[in-house]
Amino acid sequence: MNHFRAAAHSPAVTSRIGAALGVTFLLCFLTGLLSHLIQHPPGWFTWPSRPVQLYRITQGVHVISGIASIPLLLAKLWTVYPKLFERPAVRSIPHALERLSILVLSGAAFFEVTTGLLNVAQNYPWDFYFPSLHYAVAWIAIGSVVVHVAVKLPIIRGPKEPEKPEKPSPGLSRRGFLRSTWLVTGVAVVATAGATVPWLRHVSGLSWRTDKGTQGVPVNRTAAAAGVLEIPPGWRLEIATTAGTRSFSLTDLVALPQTTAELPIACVEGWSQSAVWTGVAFPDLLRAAGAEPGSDVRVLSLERNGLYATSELPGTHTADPLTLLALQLNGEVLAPDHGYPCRVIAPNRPGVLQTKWVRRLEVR
Ligand SMILES: Nc1nc2c(c(=O)[nH]1)N[C@H]1C(S)=C(S)[C@@H](COP(=O)(O)O)O[C@H]1N2
Ligand SMILES: [Mo]
Repeated sequence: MNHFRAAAHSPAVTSRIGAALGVTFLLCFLTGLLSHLIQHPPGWFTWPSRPVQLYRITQGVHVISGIASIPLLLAKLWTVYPKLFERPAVRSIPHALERLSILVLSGAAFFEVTTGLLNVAQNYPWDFYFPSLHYAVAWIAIGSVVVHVAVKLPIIRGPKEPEKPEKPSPGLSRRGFLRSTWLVTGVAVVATAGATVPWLRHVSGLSWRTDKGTQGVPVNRTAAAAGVLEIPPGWRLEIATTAGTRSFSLTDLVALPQTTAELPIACVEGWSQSAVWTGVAFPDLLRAAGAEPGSDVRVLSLERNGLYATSELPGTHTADPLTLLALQLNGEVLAPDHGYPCRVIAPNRPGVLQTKWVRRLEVR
């Protein structure tokens, strides 16, 4: 028998890798759930506007733990795959259920890591479809993890069977297999983490879309792609309140008190980047429009039918003096790709909600 396989197919190796995978999966699930709640908040959920960098960190953890799961998942399957060919295929009903749960678990896990990875690499290749499916399958994956752990609990917690001593062999040892697994996982993490961890940036060969792009910030959806290269002549920002609608030209907005702050864009795809933004703080803007800071605001853009053409800015954010309707980026007037004439930049908020090319605010 091949030494490499002999080393890998030991219950001790399987459960060590399983434990690591359990940790990365759980982190990935919880941070993903959080991101989903922030983007589709149910009534009981509020997300604070501080700390400024919090979402950047949780979403970084989501992407990094997802990437770490890939080599762990492959190694884990490698350690158990001879079992897939066991005969008889079904010994009893619990045995059949266990096998079925492993099938569902690996299928769901592979679906999650591949769709996640493609999303990170390609920037929403599937439009609306991806997030809802990725979210739904996450529940299937975590559910089957729970079943799998419950089934294996007697083995995990039971008295340790003495491992058969390994015959010295010229191939890879159990320890060697484990070490290679940790090494590959570490390399995968370091190679991608630079997208969100600034000091890792120069070692991350594979980190994507950072420091590139107009005005030093990556561009997610370009003005051309969104169909908003031409700003309608006589553009004015409309602010609709219960008392009526007021409108502001760009000159009016520049004449309001200006706030400058360093704030990150933290894309759900995992890249994040800080920049210096200048514009009108929402509390000032709402007061100028005759509305209360702390009101919920619906943001509408010039984009006609993009997925992220509109967003909801909750009261926790409109009360925060760091939530900006930005007019400038890194000391220059916003480039069309970054949302000219004005865009939302709020602390601790997912990138998809930092709406560009704002046309109208509806105060509730
Ligand atoms: N109107 C509009 N605003 C948008 C988007 C969009 O598609 N349409 N994309 C969002 C996403 S996903 C991100 S990550 C940020 C990126 O901002 P940037 O392109 O200025 O870096 O803009 C957000 N604002
Ligand atoms: Mo994004």
